[in-house]
Amino acid sequence: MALLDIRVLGDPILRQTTTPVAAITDELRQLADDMLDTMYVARGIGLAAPQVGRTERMAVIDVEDDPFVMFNPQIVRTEGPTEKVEEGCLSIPEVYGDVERPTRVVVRYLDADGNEVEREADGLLARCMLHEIDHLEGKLFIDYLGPFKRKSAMAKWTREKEKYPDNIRRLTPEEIAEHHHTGEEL
Ligand code: K1U
Ligand code: ZN
Repeated sequence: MALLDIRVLGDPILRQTTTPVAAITDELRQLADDMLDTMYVARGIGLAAPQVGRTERMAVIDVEDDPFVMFNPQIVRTEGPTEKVEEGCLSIPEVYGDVERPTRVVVRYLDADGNEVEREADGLLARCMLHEIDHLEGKLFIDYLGPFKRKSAMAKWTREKEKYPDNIRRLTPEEIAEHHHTGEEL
């Protein structure tokens, strides 16, 4: 198991678009496992490659005790009404905001074995898939906030970012110990 450093807002990699994966190698499968471990310790439900300093178009998700990796995900279609729900981001700790998104989505991606998968999702899983695909395009949830809410989110971040020299969030021994106590996944 390897825990990866998480890049926080201010690191230019979070604003770059990613590169499609040409071949799903053992190195990328190991990266996906390390991203899942990092996500569990950070108490997230998703994590995208740019958040750990990588430029591949890939993300991991575990919303319903069903971990999976998506290589080269594409939105096939969004459906249903939109819903405004509070979101956070492992790359903008302690900052939250309401984001309006479609409630249903169909996403096509390659799984860890290179098989093409088409997954239809709703609720939190749909939201998480959309949040992670946004990361792969350099987009963050704060971009959806209106000017007033975005300004207050950024004011909060100006205070919080002091905790992350060089825009790096290294998981703390306390976070790691706390995770072990809960006995989840690792
Ligand atoms: O990509 C990330 O920064 C992870 C982020 C993804 C996310 C998806 C959908 C809504 C909000 C955020 C998180 O995992 S935030 C923390 C989290 O664990 C969580 C969020 C909403 C409900 C339950 C848990
Ligand atoms: Zn995020």
